[in-house]
Amino acid sequence: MSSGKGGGGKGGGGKKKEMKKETKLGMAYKKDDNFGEWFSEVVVNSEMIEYYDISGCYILRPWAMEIYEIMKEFFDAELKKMKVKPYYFPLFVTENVLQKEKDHIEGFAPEVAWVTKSGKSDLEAPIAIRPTSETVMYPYFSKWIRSHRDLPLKCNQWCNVVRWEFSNPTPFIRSREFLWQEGHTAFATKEEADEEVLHVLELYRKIYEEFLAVPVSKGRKTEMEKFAGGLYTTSVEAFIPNTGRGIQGATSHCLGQNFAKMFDITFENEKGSREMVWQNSWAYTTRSVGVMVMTHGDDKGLVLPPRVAPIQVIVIPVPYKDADTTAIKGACESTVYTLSQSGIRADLDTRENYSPGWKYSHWEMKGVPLRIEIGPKDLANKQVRMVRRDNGAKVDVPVISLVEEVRALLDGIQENLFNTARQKRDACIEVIKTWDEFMIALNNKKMILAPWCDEEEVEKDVKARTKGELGAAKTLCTPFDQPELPEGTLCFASGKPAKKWSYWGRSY
Ligand code: 87F
Repeated sequence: MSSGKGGGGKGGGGKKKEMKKETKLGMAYKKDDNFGEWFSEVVVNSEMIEYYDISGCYILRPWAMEIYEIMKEFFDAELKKMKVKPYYFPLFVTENVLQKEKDHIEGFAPEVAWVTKSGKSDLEAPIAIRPTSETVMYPYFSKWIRSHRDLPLKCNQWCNVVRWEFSNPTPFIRSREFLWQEGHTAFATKEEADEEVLHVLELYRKIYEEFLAVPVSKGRKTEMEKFAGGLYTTSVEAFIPNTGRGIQGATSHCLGQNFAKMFDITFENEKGSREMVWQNSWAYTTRSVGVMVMTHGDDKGLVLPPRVAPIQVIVIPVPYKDADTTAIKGACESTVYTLSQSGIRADLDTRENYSPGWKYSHWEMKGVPLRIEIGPKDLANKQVRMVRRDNGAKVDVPVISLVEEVRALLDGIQENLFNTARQKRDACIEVIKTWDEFMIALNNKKMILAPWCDEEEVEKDVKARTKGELGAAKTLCTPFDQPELPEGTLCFASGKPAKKWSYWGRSY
């Protein structure tokens, strides 16, 4: 990835800035040639990210935050329907509380960041910064839940968390501090908990597929890959064709009664006896924005699905030398006004110190789905020219049908981005039966659907046998959507009878 990352990276004008010196615009790297550098360049040039002087920490600029906020608005409305309430719990947690649930913290401990000083003096005891909030919240669940009438308890908080990762930091995808929502719920029965796990997973699918236009597979994690503190883990899994890696998009866990036991979260049931609650937790993060960038971006920069684009339509005046610039400006303003009145996010680029051509590249780099150009000829013909970001198609549209045409085009772009991404993802899925086929598919950067025996030893064995520079292969998930498994099908890795189809591959 980026050369200067550790020291603050991209800001200081590296070699590629010289390539297009008249405009300082354009992309130096190509998606298919150097994916890592291409990604860094896209997120910086589109003004989503600014690199920061702490490795693995990034500034999220409005172009990134506004996308996150659009998704948040959808998710908050869904939480309301579910009667999930907003909370905010503290950022800090004592060592004692953090360590309370041993299975949970074990394995994660190296990533926990600690505050040890205030000013020059040592704190009496170090305080951890939350990597997740189970141990922060659950002592209070124990206090707040007394009777069956206190259930279900449904909390959500939008916050930052810190995980001090050491492997290859990447904006959005793997950062040491990130933003998420974490939902934590408690129920009287397992049935209610089970139902919510899948309901939330479906919301995550919608965020990825219907907002970000990124195809995902819903499924269940294996015992080895699940959240160790819980009962079972479900997830939505995306795939990045360029790197041949799977990426977990969001998780929805059923925690069972494990935390209830550790934190003594019990309620008096209708018959007057005490029972432990059933709990869930679920989260999606700013990583989702990065997956979207990787999926749709191209050699001109970012490509935004209309549903999450902060600006869906950018209007650019194209004044010719002796044209009536006032009339053109007026037409541009009324276009933006008409679109805004119809609930379309439209904006006008009136800057006079940049040429129309420069503005085209600028807004292409920022991924705005639709560009409207208005020049003297358009004015005379009572039309505007529309240019699609996803495929470059140009069409002249009469001003009277502006709003319906824009709506239709934006819908078409959203659909086209999803369908194209799904075709590319599907072309990467390889169904295999044997170990040899598995290794060939893995080396061809595939997302592998394989019959296996569902044994942890075999899963560990696959990890060991595929260890190497690019990282080992592992299970991504066991998809809910299971193809038929003919009787007598054998596990690709062990040769034992296969029990299910699972996705395997390298991953982020
Ligand atoms: C890193 C350090 C300490 C993941 C960690 O997925 C603890 C953890 O518990 C940790 N990394 N996890 C698992 C998080 C599980 C769960 N928490 C609530 C979620 C959804 C939201």
